[in-house]
Amino acid sequence: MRIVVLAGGIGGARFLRGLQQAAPEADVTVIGNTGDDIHLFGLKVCPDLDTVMYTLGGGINEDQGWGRQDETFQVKSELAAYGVGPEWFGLGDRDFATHIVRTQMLSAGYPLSAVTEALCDRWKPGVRLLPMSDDRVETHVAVTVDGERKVIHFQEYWVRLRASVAAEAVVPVGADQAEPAPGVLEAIASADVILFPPSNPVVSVGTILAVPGIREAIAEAGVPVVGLSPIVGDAPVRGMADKVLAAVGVEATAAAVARHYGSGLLDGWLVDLVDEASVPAVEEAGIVCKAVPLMMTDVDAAAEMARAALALAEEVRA
Ligand code: FO1
Repeated sequence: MRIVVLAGGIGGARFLRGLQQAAPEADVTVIGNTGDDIHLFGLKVCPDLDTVMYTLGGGINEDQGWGRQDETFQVKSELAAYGVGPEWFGLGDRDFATHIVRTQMLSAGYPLSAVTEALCDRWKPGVRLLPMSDDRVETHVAVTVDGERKVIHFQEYWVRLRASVAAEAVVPVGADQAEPAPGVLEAIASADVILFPPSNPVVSVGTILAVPGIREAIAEAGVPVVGLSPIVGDAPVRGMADKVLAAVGVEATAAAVARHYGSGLLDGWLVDLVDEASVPAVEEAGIVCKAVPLMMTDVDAAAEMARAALALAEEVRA
């Protein structure tokens, strides 16, 4: 079975680990969000691609869900000694190697998709990891801080500000000129099922869908598209998805996120048991809905969620 998954960072990566356990025979292609990418110290950092690669490749810092395990920060502290920032983004020594290799290959003319494939040769994540685009897309956030309105990089909003102020607008800069990376449209066209994991619906899945051609390809794929709510009990399971949902006028509920994706895209939607009451509202929107446990407390729980999503896809296909 060919499965395509649109993945963001931590939630998407943890779901994928469950999917691999639930469907070990499946051929999984991950379309990864690159809107979180940031250029630091002359290096290109791809947080969401690296989180998938490290999580499935066994190198992730499990507690954080990002960065490497057994990490040290000598380079970061030496940079700080030179007064070279930013200090708020924790790049570890092991992680630096990934960004150096990536930047070296990009400078040699390799597209991000080829670079990602090369990095995955080492990590062997067990999925095909494609960036959503080889073109530069960076999510920026409009905020008002101390009475001053400004637009900052997503990572500064997310990590330095901890999303502590309202996101007045979230803009995937460059998305409208970006093209799907090689293999992305083909993977969607040949998929047997397409999954939206519990990633951030605005800055992760939303950014992938903002690349012209991807939303249309999914809508026209003619196979079941099933999503899992990242919102449980009117609150995001992790991260601060509610902050960016507000920016696009979507309330932080499981049903609102399903409606946000829309029945033109989604055939099925899984909500957590605590949101069982919202099932009728989702079904009224033309999306088949089931309530199942959605807390990814461990790989087995994530595997159960993946099985429920695949079962719903078969129910929808029938
Ligand atoms: N998130 C943080 O909250 N603090 C950090 O210092 C931080 C550093 C970091 C370094 C590399 C990387 O790949 C991810 C990193 N993240 C950090 C996570 C990142 O902001 C988020 O994982 C994604 O951008 C959102 O999905």
